[in-house]
Amino acid sequence: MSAETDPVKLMKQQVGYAAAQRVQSGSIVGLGTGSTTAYAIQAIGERLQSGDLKDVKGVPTSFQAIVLARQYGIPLVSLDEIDKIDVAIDGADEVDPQKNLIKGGGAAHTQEKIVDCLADQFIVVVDSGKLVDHLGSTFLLPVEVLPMAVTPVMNAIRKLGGSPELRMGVKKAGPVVTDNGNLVVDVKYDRIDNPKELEQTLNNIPGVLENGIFAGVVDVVLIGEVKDGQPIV
Ligand code: ABF
Repeated sequence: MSAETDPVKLMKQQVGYAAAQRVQSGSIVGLGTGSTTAYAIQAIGERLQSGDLKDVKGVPTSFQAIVLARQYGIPLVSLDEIDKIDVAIDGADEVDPQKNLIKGGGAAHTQEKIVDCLADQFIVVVDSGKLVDHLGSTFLLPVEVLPMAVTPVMNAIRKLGGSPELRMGVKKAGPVVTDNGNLVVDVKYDRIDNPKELEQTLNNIPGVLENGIFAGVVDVVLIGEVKDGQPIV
């Protein structure tokens, strides 16, 4: 893997690489989504190509993960074909001191949560800019919603104290559609003091598929930062 020159990309690369080094031969690996995890997927593929790693299969969490796994030669399996996932590697948008996460910036959090939570070990790879004192500080909370229910769901979220907005595409021509064919509502909270409770409350709203709070499910957080222009993991 040729080293990135940009310090932040190099830090992401080194965090992803560090996670990939924890994968053992014969593993089933949950393959997450996002730019940091992309480096982990590349590193796993390169370890397979070099013979350093053998007989690893990946479970993708998004179309992006499928494309990257194919690009780097990681065989893919579905959840119907396996009994367990040994380790999952994924990114995050926010991490609090208790290792609770906000995920979903890439609109993939529904499949991510399924795969990440099935894994015996869930490893999160982030840059130090993702660390927050409490969730909701810097990132809106993504909620995946069935299209026919988007209006009542947004009304319910308002009644619960959130400020929801429908996630629009790059050119604002239409809403973002997830890999599952649903819409994403991003919710502003002043602060999220009880992530586990809010995660459950939001998922109980009829029409909500999944929200981006990952509470109490992370085993390891690998944090990269850039100090004096040099990445440190
Ligand atoms: C994905 O990775 C998303 O859940 C999360 O939003 C994103 C973070 O991406 P990046 O590593 O590019 O910051 O898992």
